[in-house]
Amino acid sequence: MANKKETTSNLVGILMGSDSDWPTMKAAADALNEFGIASEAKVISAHRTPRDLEQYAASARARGLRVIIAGAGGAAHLPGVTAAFTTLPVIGVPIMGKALDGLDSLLSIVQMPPGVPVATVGINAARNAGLLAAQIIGSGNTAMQQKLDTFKQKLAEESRAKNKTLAG
Ligand code: RP5
Repeated sequence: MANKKETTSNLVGILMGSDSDWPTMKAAADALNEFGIASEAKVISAHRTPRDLEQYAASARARGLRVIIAGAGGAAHLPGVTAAFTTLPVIGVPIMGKALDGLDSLLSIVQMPPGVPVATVGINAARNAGLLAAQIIGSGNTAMQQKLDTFKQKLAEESRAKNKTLAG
């Protein structure tokens, strides 16, 4: 568990409620890697280890983190409780569970009360969470902005190239 005085060179914290979320959440770390953004991944549960969550979220800014991504399934309180303890931007990733196709997680994460926002991406959309974190970091960073512009151009080229497969 992070000590309050500890610092980190990681810019993004990737939290998940259980190790069973990692196969989905890894896409956020992979997206950040593409932009050279260092991240740390941790299992912390709003229900099973709530005190660890408070300590992590409350000390995150002082440790040097700029964005927190939090993924959880079912009664997915992790992103919201994280946002309760920090003013860093929090991005929530609803994880598809075994029972209700992830709609339960989506609604748990997206319906935050006024004053405590969580930027919620789609169900299992951890890659988008990583890209959004890169864009948040890039909003005040010219070098990162150039990388994001190049990424967008590549995305557009790939989309236009799909027309060729329709031609045949
Ligand atoms: C949530 O419950 C986790 O985020 C996970 O998506 C789900 C199931 O957890 P495990 O039973 O795999 O530990 O807290």
